[in-house]
Amino acid sequence: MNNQHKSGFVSIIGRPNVGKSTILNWIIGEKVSIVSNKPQTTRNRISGIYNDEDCQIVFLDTPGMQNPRNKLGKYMLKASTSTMKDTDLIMCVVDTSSYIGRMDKNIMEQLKHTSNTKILVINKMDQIPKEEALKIISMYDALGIFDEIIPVSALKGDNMDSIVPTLQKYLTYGPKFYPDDVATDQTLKVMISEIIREKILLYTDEEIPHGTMVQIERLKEREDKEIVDIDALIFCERSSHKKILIGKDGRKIKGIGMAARKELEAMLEKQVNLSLWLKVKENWRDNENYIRNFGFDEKEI
Ligand SMILES: Nc1nc2c(ncn2[C@@H]2O[C@H](COP(=O)(O)OP(=O)(O)OP(=O)(O)O)[C@@H](O)[C@H]2O)c(=O)[nH]1
Ligand SMILES: [Mg+2]
Repeated sequence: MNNQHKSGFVSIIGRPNVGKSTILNWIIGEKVSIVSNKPQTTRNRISGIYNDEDCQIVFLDTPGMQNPRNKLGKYMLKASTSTMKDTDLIMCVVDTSSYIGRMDKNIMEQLKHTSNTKILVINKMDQIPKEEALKIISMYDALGIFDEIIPVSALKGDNMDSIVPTLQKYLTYGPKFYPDDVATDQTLKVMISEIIREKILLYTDEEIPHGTMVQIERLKEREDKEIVDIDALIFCERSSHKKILIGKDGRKIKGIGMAARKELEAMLEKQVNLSLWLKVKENWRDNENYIRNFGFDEKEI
């Protein structure tokens, strides 16, 4: 092992929808964390492992921080704050809006009181003119919290190349924590369920995307053919939501299934036979047992 090899953990934190998961996927070079235009897409701590000759960085993507409205929300906020405390480097992501809201202030306040290295990534630079960008950068610079500020556009790839070298400066010498071919520590079942949930986020609006959960009931490769059979259960919170998810003549659920199957086939490099089943679990997001069974266990964060 090269004794100049660096390694470390970097948490990615910030408000919902600022592009944390998009940034992670760009750096890793593959989709490890689902993305959508709805806030609160990421629900758990998700690792993405970056490797090059000189370093290994274990990124931890987290749920967007916002005031919780239910027990799941409380879990999500805890997942973000505890991840932040667990890493030497914190990469805080904001977008280009010049308004710093209450939660942003709260995050900045927490950051002020940690001794970790703090990098600010200002994302979505494609949305504003250059003069405005400079104003926003100096606004954050004036806070005196961040060791580095990196303006980027994850969507366009602008300046994204400078994130890893900047982080590298602050990493310490150390070995790899994961083998080179591991991109994330999520199980295959979790990744599949997330891809299905991403398509639900894409196809639905208002409360429905936030109130759905996907569980993989069966994942089996056929012995005689290159086909993977996947059965997934989609939980939603009300029978009215189930109706919307099914859609007129079953069109919505078919669309979700088709979009998910296409992506799963590309990921697994096999034909996928996907069956989706819908079930109602009233207000599961406020039920301790349900959320624990769905993998949101406070003891694990
Ligand atoms: N215009 C623009 N949109 C972006 C950029 N980066 C991400 N987005 C979009 O912003 C939305 C949110 O992206 P995500 O990566 O899911 O955001 P997130 O911060 O992980 O969100 P949560 O998981 O909900 O906290 C998606 O629609 C992205 O396509 C960018 O650089 N420019
Ligand atoms: Mg996310």
